[in-house]
Amino acid sequence: MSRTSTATSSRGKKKRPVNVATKKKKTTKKTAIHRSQQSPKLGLSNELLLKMHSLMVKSRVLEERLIKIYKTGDAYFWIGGPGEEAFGVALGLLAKKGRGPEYDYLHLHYRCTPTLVAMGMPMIDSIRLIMNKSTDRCTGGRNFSNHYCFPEWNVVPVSSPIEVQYTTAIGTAHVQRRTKSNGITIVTGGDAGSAEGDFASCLVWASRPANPLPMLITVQNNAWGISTSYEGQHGETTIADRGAAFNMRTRVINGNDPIESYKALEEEIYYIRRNQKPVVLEARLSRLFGHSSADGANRKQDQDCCIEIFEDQLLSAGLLKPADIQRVWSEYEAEGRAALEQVRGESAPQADSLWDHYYADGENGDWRKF
Ligand SMILES: Cc1ncc(C[n+]2csc(CCOP(=O)(O)OP(=O)(O)O)c2C)c(N)n1
Ligand SMILES: [Mg+2]
Repeated sequence: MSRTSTATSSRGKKKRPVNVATKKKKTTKKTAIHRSQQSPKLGLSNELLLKMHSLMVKSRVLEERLIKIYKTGDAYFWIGGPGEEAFGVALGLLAKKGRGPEYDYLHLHYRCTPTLVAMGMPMIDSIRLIMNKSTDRCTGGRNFSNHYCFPEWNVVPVSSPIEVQYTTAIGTAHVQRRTKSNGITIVTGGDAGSAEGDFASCLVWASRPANPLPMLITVQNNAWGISTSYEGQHGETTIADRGAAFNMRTRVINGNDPIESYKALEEEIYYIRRNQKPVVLEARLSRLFGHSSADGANRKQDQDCCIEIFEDQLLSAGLLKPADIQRVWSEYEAEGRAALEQVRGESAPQADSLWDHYYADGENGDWRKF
């Protein structure tokens, strides 16, 4: 059943597969949830679990808002990350956020909204980007949805050509190694893109024994290219196995499970910071709304939803009640609507800004002025 961001629609009506007997017993015992307590069943603090849930919902509501913006003709194209919230939010929470080599560099691909929401990106930033408004702080209204860029957080511009981020990431990792900084380089991408030479180059350069790089090399394996299924394309058993050929530490995780994702990423990031060596981590996860607006951007019923799975866990553990869940969705829905109304009134970029931001430090790219 679809769990849409219209909080009053399928959400309110859904009959939840929760063990009511267990739940009743728990709620009568507890008068209040102590947020800092470790949840004995789930293995992370209650506070963190609830924070992750809230951020996952925020990201999903935002993505569904972006899809509606596309479908109502207020944007030309949508591509994004619904289905990647469990992995993406965990990554965003664990990244060391700031500017310069002491902080983590993020070379992300176009399914990274959950990561940026977890890092603190307001919804309105993403809405301005997809609606191509001059107020878009990432690109001044001149790029696709989810093609973010936040220099103040070391978030390198998202590229439309897939997989090139795996080669640019080598550069920031080199700087971090050279400056012996505590920051690491994180690069994400898809399973199909791992067939590109850029991915292979990344493995080679990250793993040279004389010069190993502090890199978290991730692949979000949703088992699809645009319309090409994973099964027919990969001779290797797992994509992460390719790292093993370079003697790199590797790991495959269930990227639909936020708790597993958080714990695994925390361990691997700790390993990379401590040892200044690379890791290849493959997260198996869902593609919930297809590839992009090009194939309809409709909810796929054959894909697991990480938020539904997580909410069932949180309900069973007594950490949330159905009304709490409803409230979280409704609040973000209201935030998304308000942001859209505000952005609708904002202006498109003017022609004279076409040459801005071509080079670093605001240098103008107009060849006529050279
Ligand atoms: C160099 C390059 N080749 C082809 C494309 C067209 N293209 C865009 S997305 C995509 C599929 C990528 O699949 P995957 O790497 O698995 O990432 P996913 O979209 O599934 O997250 C392709 C082939 C492109 N953008 N750039
Ligand atoms: Mg894919």
